[in-house]
Amino acid sequence: MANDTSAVSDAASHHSLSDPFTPPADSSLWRKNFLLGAATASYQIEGAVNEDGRLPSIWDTFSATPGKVLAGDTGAVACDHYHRWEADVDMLAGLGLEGYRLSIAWPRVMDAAGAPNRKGLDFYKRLLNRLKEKDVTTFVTLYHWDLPQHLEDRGGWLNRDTAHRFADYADLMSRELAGTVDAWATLNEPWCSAYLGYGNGHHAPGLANERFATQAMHHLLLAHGLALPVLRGNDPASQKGIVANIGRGTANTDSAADRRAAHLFEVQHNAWILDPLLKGAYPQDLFELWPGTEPLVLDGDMQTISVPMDFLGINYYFRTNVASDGAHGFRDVPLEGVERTQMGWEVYPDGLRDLLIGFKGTYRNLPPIYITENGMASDDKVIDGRVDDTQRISFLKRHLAAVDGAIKAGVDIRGYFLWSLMDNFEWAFGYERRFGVVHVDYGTQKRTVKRSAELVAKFLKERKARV
Ligand code: IFM
Repeated sequence: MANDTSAVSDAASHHSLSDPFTPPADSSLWRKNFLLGAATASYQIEGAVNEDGRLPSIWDTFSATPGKVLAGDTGAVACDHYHRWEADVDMLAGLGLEGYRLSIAWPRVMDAAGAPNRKGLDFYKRLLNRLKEKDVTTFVTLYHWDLPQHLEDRGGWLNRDTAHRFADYADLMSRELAGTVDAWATLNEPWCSAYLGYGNGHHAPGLANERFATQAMHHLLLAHGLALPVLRGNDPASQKGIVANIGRGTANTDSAADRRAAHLFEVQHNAWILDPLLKGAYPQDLFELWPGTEPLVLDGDMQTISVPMDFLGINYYFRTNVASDGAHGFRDVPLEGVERTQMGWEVYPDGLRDLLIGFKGTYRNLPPIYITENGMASDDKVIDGRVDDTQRISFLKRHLAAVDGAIKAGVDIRGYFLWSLMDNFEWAFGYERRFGVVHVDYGTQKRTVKRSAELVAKFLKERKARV
């Protein structure tokens, strides 16, 4: 794999400075301290679901349930990263990527009684040590959706005790891995865990009730708040934060009702998570949208949840155009004639810039931001050994320009992670949707660096060479 990536640099060097990716000369992206990396998540890449004492997760159960995942795909093998991690790290480092955001599979490292599973822990120790040897900055997410099934069997995120079990898990991980992790994120996208998992059933564990979603969210945020001081105590030198996906909602017309609908869309996608974290209270408009769904909140919970963080991770993909549903909510009104990705998601870089600038105005205590995910799926094919992912190259260039725009407007943004390092298990869409900057042939596990990754590598090489 190291040979493959040196070929990348040679191929890339044949192109001039003004290629379809390289940011303009005045872009903040040229700053050497702006971290540029790639992200993955455990269940999406690791495979090896029955090895070395790993316990089942809710995604093993969900993907084994007929009709839940496209084509019946599961994460049983995925990118076989559990066995191929060394070559994957060489590939990442060979591309010159400076940061790697990975997640730990909770069911791999702890048994049902809370005791460590040494073999699972050793996997992450080897991986993180190797990344450090390669001088890669490590962002580790503790929970990217693969809840141990034994905890779901006791109510999962509907059970307040799961938040305490999460703090125990954070304690173990930060005691074991301190010194190899530059930044800890407690949760990835609690909106998805709470709403897609418990609100509409699109994700594991597949429950569908808005009341469940708000209670699950409360326990997820509580888990974050309980874990943060534990991480601080065990690993004081690292950064601590959380990763939230954010959504742009735009009004279909200028009517007051449609503008209110767009506001409610953003309350449901953004303020539901960011207000409790940064203001210590749920947005009351949420309960106008979903009447009667107020979660059970105990004394002190909101103080626990709003503990100060060192960074906020932001994941952004698309916007949603909405109109009033004629009652107290919103309905999607898909726009015609706009650019979309393989997911059907609209390409809308301005949404990222506008949301970031808006958050700076809304939250006086907004922590420094990392864009912890951004990218797109396309139906990429290997042709004559190459993958020319033209739409992705343009997508990344435009979104990085949006990030630059937000920085120039005064938002403190310190880095950006491509989603994803390689094609992987895209949850309910299985392996059909390819988000990687590296192509994976799932039959042979061959990795092929896509043109987008070649151009990112070329840019990073040029940036590094600058005095
Ligand atoms: O693949 C997911 C990732 O796990 C979380 N954020 C969105 C990505 C694309 O859907």
